[in-house]
Parts: sequence; C-alpha cells; structure tokens
Amino acid sequence: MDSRYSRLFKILNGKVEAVVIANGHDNLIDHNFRYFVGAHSGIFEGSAALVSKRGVSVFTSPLEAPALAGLDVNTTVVSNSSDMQSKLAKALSRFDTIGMNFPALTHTSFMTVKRAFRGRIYDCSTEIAKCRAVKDEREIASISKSCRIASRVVERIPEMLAEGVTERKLSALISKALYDEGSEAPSFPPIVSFGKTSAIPHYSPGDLRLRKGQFVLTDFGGTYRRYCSDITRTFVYGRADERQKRLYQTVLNAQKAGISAIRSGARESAVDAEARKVIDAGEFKGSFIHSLGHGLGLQVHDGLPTLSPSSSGTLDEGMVVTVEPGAYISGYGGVRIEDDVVVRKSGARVLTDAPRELIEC
Ligand SMILES: [Mn+2]
Repeated sequence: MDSRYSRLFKILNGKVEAVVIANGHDNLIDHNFRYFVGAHSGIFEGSAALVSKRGVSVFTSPLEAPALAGLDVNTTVVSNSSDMQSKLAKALSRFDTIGMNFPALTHTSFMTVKRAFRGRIYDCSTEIAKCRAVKDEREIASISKSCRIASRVVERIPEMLAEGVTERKLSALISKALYDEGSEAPSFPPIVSFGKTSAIPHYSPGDLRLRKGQFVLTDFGGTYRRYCSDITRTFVYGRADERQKRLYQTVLNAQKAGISAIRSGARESAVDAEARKVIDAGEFKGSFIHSLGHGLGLQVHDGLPTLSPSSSGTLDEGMVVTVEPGAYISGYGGVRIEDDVVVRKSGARVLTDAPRELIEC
C-alpha cells in the first residue's frame, strides 16, 4: 500500500517540494493534519505537519506526545509560537517551494509559516482533496465500522418511537445509541423531523411531538477512529397511507438506480442523473431539490467526490460516497434514504447494512 504522503506527491507532480498543514485553535483544526499524521486521538491546536517525499514531521506541544506514540512520524516538540517559527524555519530551509491548504488555513497560521520561510507558497488544496478522496484500506475499514454502528442504531429507532416524543428527545436518544453501539461521538447533531418538517432537508429538531401517521425522518452518523458515517432512514409512525407509500417507493427506486450506476470510471453527474430521472418520471417530479451525494471520510462532507448535476469528475476505486435521494413536498412531508458506499471496479459496495424497505412502527 502506498503511504499517504507518497500518493500526495504523485498527484502534486512536481508542483511543490513539501506541504505544510498548519492548525489554528479549537475548531480551526485542519482535518488534513490527522490524515497525514494518522492520529486517532489528540487535539493538536496550533500544531503543524511538514509533509515531504521522505515522510511526515510533526511540530507540536509536549501534551500531544501520547497521541503520536507508535505512528510513523518525526516529532519536534515546540514550546510556543516563536519556538515553532524558528524550528519550522530550520526544517523549511532546504526547500524553495511549499504548498499549504488555503481553505482551512487561518491568517495567523499562514503568517507563522510565511515568517519562517523565504520561498514561494502555493495553494495545494485541490491536490490534497484529490488525495483524500481515494481511501486506503485502513480508512475503508474505519468507515465500514462507523457505518455498521450507525446501522445498528437504525434498527433501534422503532423502539424509541412513542406518541408525544419530541424531535429533540429522539435526536438525543439517537446520539446516546451511537455511543452505546461503539461510536466515539455523533458525526453531527442528528436531524430528526416529524410530519411536515420532514420536507425541510436541513431541519434542526425542535419541540414538535410525534403523532400517529407521521413521517419520522432521521439523518445521523457516528465516528470510529475519527471516520464518519452518514445514514438517513424515514419511518412512518403507525400505518402508512397510499401517498406515503408511493413517495417512499419512488425515493427507494431512485436510490437503487443511483447505487447501480456507481462503478470506477462512472461520471459523477451521470450517477446523479440516473437517480434523479426516477423521481422526475412520476407524480413527484421536481421534488428532489439537492444533490445525490457527497464524499465521506474524516469529515461528513469530505470534499470529493460530489454526485450532483454540475459535477465534472469521474469515480475512482476506493472513493467513499453517500447516495441520498429525497423527495420533499412542502406542507406535507418528505422522504430521504441515505446509504454510504465504497466505489469498486465492478460497482458499489454498500457499507450501511440497515434495512431499506419502509418500516411502519
Ligand atoms: Mn449526507
């Protein structure tokens, strides 16, 4: 298996001699730091990773030493930001060009590196995103485990449903179940929507209470070794009526068409189109108002690939992507069904193994 840094330099194809990933503080940590360093724990505020063809060097505080134990990285302990600047300056003195990841870089971190380096700095975010998009087998194992955990939680949702339970309460129960089943944390606050609110794709759960005959849309995921899962299931509390069944079956058919279109070499926009045309062929035409899917990895929205009408890329073996068609009818309700798949030569392998048929409960 190629190391992550050697894959990156193949993609960079001579653009720069090294890449520096520089973290800010708190929630301004660049996920690429964890990606190249391989750490499953630690916080790494204000830390930097120097990635070159020879390997990965980490500049960090002594507090992070336990998180680096056993990893294949060189570690330089720094005591403060001026110490960081002088130690980076020494390490960077052999290079004329470096790359950074501009979209996740704070101005402060950029200035620290700029003061430590006399050469030219290029934005290498596109190349880094391409590197991240194709997962290695260790990453796929972590995502698979994360997906299995989320799938077990799906199976527990029917027993959480009761007349009068609020969306917020159900969201909390799902979060707890993720921890119970072995997740480190929810990958994002679970979306739960009842009845009419299920027609709002990015809804935040509120104080609505569940009543018989309503849609129950749940969209959530966990993390395992920091790798995310992302799954959506829509239930009906009580018995579904005919319109609810037709809406559900249409979205399920669209999802099956999308999954069947996935294989290495498939155009991303063509996969989206296969699913979209199923919904647009019938009574729910025009109700699929977002893209079909997104990359999944260390982040829930992992950059590449994207499955949308405007995507211009093609799928490669080892990419992990969500397939999540939905149909939304304002004032009535909506259905979304989301699974996570890994792209293989011959097709998609579905990693979320929860049942997909309509569950009335
Ligand atoms: Mn998603």
